[in-house]
Amino acid sequence: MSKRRKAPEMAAPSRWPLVIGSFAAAVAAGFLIYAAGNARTEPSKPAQDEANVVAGKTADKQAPTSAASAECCDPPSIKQAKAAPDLGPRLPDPAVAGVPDAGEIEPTEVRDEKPAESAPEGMLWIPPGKYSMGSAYEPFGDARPIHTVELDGFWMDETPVTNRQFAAFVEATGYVTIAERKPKAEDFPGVPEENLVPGSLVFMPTDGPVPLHDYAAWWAYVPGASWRHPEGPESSIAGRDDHPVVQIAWFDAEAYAKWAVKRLPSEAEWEYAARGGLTQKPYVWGDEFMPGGQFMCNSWQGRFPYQNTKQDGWTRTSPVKSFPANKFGLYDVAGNVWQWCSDWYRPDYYAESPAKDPQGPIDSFDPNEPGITKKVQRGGSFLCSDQYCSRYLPGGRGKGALDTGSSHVGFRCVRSGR
Ligand SMILES: [Ca+2]
Repeated sequence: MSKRRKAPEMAAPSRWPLVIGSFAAAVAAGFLIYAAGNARTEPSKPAQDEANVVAGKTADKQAPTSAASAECCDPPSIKQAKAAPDLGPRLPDPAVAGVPDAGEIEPTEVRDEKPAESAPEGMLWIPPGKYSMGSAYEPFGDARPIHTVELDGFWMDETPVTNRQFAAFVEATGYVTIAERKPKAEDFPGVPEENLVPGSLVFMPTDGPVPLHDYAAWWAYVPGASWRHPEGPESSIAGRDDHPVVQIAWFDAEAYAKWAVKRLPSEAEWEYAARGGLTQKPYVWGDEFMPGGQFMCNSWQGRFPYQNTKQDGWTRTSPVKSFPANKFGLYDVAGNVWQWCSDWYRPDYYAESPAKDPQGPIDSFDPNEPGITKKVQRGGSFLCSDQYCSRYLPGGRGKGALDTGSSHVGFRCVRSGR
């Protein structure tokens, strides 16, 4: 069991302790930031490998923009996209930046087998098949070797679980999420009682360029932040019924899944579903980031973490189904919010994964935080960009401590096929 309040990977979380010495240290150091009246709104998390690529290289003199406004609505346009400013150093182009010997790639096979039962509400049938799991994309060192995996058919939620759906769960069960519970003193020895307050991690854009290895610059533990108040106590989910629920710890997602008579997907199921029958394409929709000039997912445009030009229309989460579905009909399998899986995280698991229905390793290990047990997250978030975090690409892996949510982590569920 991990300590509370570790941030999810890909963003500040797993490196959090390295930066500020764990949540407990953060609290002790007075790192708490009360969001009341705070106009800044962006939530999210950073990635490791990507950070190393561009760390410290964005210190240009561009004037900082005011942080994103709460909800945004400007429709994206080709004209806006083409007017995008120079971002400076970028991550390698996913279409060409493959490493040699990443593993054998076999064509994806999707078998035309129908389920015996009719579709559960809000779920889609993902046919049985096999595919090459993993990625040759150079920054994704933990997504190799590429290996072929065979899966039975299963049902998957068409979208991430929304605020409306999670509210129904809470209404029916009285469930209280981890972010809403008071941290226990025994988990945080030496921390003053007054600092043991419920809360969660919130992304806050900086006022200007910062070194991209310094997660603490844009992540804050905000008392009062929870799924009901994603950016802190002054924020709310009013008007966001159809947005993915966020500030969800793995335990919260697991509790919802059991209530819904579903389960969290295995990592192999999640990637198979997200790829939609395509074979090792750089994006879940195909070969280009913007086919026909159209944004295909909610990611970050501009200079991370201080300038979000929201050319895709959204500075934070977007309503589910705001962007096109993939070839299986699934929405939001890239960007928007990270989604919890059932697998433990280990960077070396792919070398020993079974070929049939892998369920993940028997334990967890993250070399960046050896003492913290973590589960896999998939899909990237609205904070991903080609400048900083590219783990919205289909092979990208994230991870997070089981008791830690953040403002860009949600989930979706599956159900075994019948
Ligand atoms: Ca966006």
